[in-house]
Amino acid sequence: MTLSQVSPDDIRSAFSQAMSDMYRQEVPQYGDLLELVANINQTTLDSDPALAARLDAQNETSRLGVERHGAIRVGTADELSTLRRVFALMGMYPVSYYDLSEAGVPVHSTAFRPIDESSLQRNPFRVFTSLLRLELIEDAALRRQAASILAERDIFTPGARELIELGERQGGFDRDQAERFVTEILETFRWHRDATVDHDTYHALHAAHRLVADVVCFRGPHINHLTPRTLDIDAAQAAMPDYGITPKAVIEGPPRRQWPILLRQTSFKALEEPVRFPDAEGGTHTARFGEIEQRGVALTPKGRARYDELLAQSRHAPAAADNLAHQRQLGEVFAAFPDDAATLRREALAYFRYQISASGRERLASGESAPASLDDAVGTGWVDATPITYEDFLPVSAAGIFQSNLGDTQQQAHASEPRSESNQSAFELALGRPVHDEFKLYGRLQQDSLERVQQQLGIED
Ligand code: OOG
Ligand code: NI
Repeated sequence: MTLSQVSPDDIRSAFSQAMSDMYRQEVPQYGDLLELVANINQTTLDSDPALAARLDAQNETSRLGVERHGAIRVGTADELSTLRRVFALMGMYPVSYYDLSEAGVPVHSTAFRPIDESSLQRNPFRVFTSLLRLELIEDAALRRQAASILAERDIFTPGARELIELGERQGGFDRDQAERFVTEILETFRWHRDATVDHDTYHALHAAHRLVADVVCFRGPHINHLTPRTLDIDAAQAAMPDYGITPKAVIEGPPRRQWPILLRQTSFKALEEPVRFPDAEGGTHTARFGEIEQRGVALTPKGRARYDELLAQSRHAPAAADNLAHQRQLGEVFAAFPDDAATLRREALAYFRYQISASGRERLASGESAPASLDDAVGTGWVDATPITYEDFLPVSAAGIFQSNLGDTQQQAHASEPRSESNQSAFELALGRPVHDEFKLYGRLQQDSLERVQQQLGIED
């Protein structure tokens, strides 16, 4: 990178802000959500100084205000792999594979996000990106028709395509190019009221699956939600009606805990929005919605297996009457999951970041020698272990979010199949590279912090 080049972190931040501004114009309720979340976060920080200090120690306070994720759905391998190149120029890489066909949704997905510690700290913008699986449309003629409609569109402007090539060739952008890049790429995510197909085609595709119509019938993969991060999702869910927003019935994911784990999400239903067809008066399309999330600590494979087990167990319970009852049931099942930092760490259920504490630094400076083992160093307050935030998504929750936007009658017929490795290979082939393994990324963050501390303190283990 030369001196005049803009860092991918800056481009990502600018893009995330531009996207937020655009979506706020397009979907005013998104603005209400932002306001609600900002208010709740402020109240939470004011009333919980310990949490405020913890977030500060994790360097998360500053990113909180800019933190959000979006979601889009694309139709072809070329669209997906070009997006991979676009996001790489913003320092975002595909992490994890999510097979939603298991839940009856004909897509599979990844999330583009930053992976380095400093980039995550700066702005952890993520885009959950789904590829439509046309092969799951049962009617062969309709499948072919959908494929040929998709083959004719280009979701990128000519300017975007030129800049992608240029950015790759130069290994980045100067300020002027970066600004143009953000502007051109934003076009790909814009909402288009005009369907590209006639009314009958829309309905045929919609009947195959609502998502098929959403992906195939428009000029591009309009951003379908942008999700701010709240520090208290229970309070946010409860406050939504005060802001004129009706939340979905239950909060997805784990229950409320002292030490939040993974990801909890809630949303409001997709809006029915006016669209125009070339041959008809008009109609409506529902695709875009609002979502809020709360993030907790990333779990190790062992912790995640435990989470999956308990979640499956909680699903045997009779359907709860409302969110409070649902949370109570979940809470009972998840009582089996340790809820204090020391146990989560000792049992290697969650990932932690290690740092010399302020007092450790003082003691070191005054010539005191550090305990010989890391556990002792943590136990005696030389070293702080802070939870590493979960940056990814949960397939069961994602399926729940998709579903709550499909309407209850929309469990349409198409083959739902068991998870298979070959689905992931097919996805990666379309993407043009393998996805990152989230556990490896968290493991590396933890390990790097450990090595730093061990070196500073001269500890061996
Ligand atoms: C994506 C749904 C998944 C999440 O937060 O789990 C998602 C979509 O509806 O396109 O965004
Ligand atoms: Ni989402």
